[in-house]
Amino acid sequence: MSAHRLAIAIIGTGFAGLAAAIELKKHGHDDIVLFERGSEVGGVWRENTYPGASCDVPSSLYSFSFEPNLNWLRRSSEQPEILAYLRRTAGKHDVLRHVRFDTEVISAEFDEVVNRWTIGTDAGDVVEVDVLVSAVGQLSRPALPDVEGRENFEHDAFHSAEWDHSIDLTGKRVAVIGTGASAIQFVPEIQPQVKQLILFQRTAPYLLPRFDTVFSDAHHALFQRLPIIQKAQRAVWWMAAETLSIAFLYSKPLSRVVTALSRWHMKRQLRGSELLAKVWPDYAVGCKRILFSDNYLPSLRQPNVAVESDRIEEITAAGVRTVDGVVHEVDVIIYATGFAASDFLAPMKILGQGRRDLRAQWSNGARAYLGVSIPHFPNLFLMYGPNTNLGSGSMVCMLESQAEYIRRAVAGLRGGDAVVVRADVENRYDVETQARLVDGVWSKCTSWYRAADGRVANNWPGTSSEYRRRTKEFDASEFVHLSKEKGIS
Ligand code: N01
Repeated sequence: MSAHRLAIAIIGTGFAGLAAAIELKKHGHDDIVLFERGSEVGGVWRENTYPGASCDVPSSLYSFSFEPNLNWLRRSSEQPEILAYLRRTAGKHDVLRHVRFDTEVISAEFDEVVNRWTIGTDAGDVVEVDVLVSAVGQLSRPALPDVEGRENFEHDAFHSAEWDHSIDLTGKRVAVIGTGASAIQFVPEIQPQVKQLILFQRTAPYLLPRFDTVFSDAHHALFQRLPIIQKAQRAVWWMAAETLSIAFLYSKPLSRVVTALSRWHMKRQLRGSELLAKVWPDYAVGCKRILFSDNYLPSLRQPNVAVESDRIEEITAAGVRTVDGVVHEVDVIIYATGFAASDFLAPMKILGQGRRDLRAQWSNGARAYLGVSIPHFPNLFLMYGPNTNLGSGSMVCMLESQAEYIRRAVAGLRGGDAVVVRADVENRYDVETQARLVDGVWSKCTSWYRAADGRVANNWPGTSSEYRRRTKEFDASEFVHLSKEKGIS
């Protein structure tokens, strides 16, 4: 069997799954199946359809380096355009014929006799492959808050990532719970429509200007004539994002500059109102994701909006009761409460060597070498795995690094071969990673970057250029090579 006849399964068809599939296909692999629980590609960009859903990272950077789009309608694109880009990219690179839509992977078990994975789906399919790539993302499972009485609410309620477009918000009293990246995008969109909007803020975000712009015909003509301009823009935004990372990770003075910029922006937008004291954060900048918006704060100043910073104690039949005993009666509750980001690969049951359960192996927190490889789980590779999220920048750059690393890892394999990262290598890596994170900026507050026990399991502790450098080569000596014929070598 030639190397290119390896059977490969990829779970998920968002940016991560497509990056992996395209990279492998470019290098001759064609026996690839992608499992997708939805009916089309797109991952979070298919799921999140809330009003105003968009990407606050400029599209010249938040897109594949090998697939520039000279026709972005604006600098920071809206969800429908990003989804269209992903559909187009999947079509152009011939990925769609590999996808099994409406099929959720529920289990995968490694068979040590033949060094292959047996995958089970919710449709009852059983598929055997040599290599398994999980590209399910960190933000694919909406999380509802653990607040008492949620089930007692007698009116409409939904999560921002499962927006219920059948509910007309016009003239309604609406509670929004949460002030993260999602909420700050849809609050300004629904504010003019609703009768009253009560925004429940537990922790305020730092805001910076969005630097968005609509590209005119003249822009597009220029980009077409000189595509290098978009490449230059990509480089500039990449440098800006790396600078923000450096500020949060390594430089107190630079962090102070970012704080001052945010203060300037927020103060300017709230001039003449009493709101600044209420919405100004009380933790180190960068500890939670910094947000880019020009319309969020102005919308909070509107007469039909109230920011409620008292803690929520209970959801009642009529609304939201805060600790001061007030019941805020509403017609609709929108949970903008984020995702179950620490439950990597859940709810799939993954069994590795010796039928080790991945969930049990990760009982003290998810971890993987370079976020990609897990001891005792041969030929299983993760895209957007533990400790690979960025506090600032474009995840697409990280995903391309991972796709290339995985392609190198499987390059020398024949059917019946497998590689598994050495436990000592992974352990050393995890100790180093956690040592860098333990006193870092993300340990200074609670956020989805940290698991309940305080371990920062989501974020990469360095810049994206460092990650790129460290994943540039696949070092076979860090892995054990298993062969069906020869046993371990
Ligand atoms: O979710 P979040 P998100 N009572 O977890 C609050 C990406 N993204 O969907 O901070 C009251 O950030 C919680 O409060 P606190 C991006 O990576 C990207 O907004 O925990 N409040 C917080 O305010 C982003 O980081 C784009 O105190 C409760 C909010 O809910 C990630 O998705 C756009 C609560 C959750 O915020 C997630 O963003 C959108 C409770 N019991 C999203 N429980 C781009 O533009 C939670 N909260 C690229």
